[in-house]
Amino acid sequence: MQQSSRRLTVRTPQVENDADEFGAEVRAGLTGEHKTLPCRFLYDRRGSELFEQICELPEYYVTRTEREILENNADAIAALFPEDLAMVELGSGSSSKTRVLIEAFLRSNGRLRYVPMDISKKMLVESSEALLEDYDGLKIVAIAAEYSTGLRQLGREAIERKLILWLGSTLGNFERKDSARFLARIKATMTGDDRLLVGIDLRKDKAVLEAAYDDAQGVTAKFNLNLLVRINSELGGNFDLRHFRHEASYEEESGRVRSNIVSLREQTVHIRELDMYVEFTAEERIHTENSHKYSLAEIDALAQASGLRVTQQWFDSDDRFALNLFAPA
Ligand code: AVI
Repeated sequence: MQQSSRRLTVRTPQVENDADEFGAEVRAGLTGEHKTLPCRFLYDRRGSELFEQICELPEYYVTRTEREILENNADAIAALFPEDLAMVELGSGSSSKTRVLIEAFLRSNGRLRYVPMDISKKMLVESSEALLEDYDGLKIVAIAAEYSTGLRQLGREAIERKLILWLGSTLGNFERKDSARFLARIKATMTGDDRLLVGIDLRKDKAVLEAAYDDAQGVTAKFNLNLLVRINSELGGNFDLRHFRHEASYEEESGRVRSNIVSLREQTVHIRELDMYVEFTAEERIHTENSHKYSLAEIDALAQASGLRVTQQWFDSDDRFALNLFAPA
């Protein structure tokens, strides 16, 4: 399907069947011995709003730090691509950080094709319209799809040289092996001149990380527990939020922050639409998200495992975060 105005084309290559998929994943995740819920379900409307709030929190340095790197280096990045370019962005969300790059490209080249990709069509259309209002030299082909469908659609677009962005350390939410596999799939869409710019959060002090994922105002707790709110409203669950808490702990060795929802007591929850009862012991956990942190050596290894090589890296003043430019190896 396609929807066009003069400078905006929206592609929706995917038929949405979110409700069924959510139910099936909740059933599978809450039935096993170790309960889990996939982190991609954190981002319904309310979850996305809470995530935007997380990005502004004093403890959550990730967004601010990446923005600092982009602001300090956007002109240098644009200078690497002096000819016509399509800038593709995976998981573009509100595209707020990307504005820094868009402006740099428009300053240097005068025009730019931007191809944002996001699962939320509403967010895509709203942010694309806002961008087009602000920037005359911009044309947008927006792809409303999850990553694999979006990448397939990207293969069908007639695109000149491209720079693919994957910002926000979203890669960190993939298991390490899966992130290499996913980067290899991105690489499969690239020609020799194309480049991939990926924001990756670096390994650091446990206390800094645990504060970033369990902030004093409790916004991250709300974000995580919103999964239970979603089950209640979409699947007729009766989770009582007073009897669950959020937990985030950093495992130094594996370099990941694990987020869980912890049952505060022995309890049984009913999920009407799934016709199931879920039993919890006191302190039993539902694992909801991993946020992997990388060393520079791990970034090199990741590139190698994906058929890519690091051509340039930029850091913030405290070396908390790396923006990495990859080329096909
Ligand atoms: C989207 N993603 C990179 C965030 C992260 O840092 O793992 C999601 C998040 N979870 C809790 N706070 C932020």
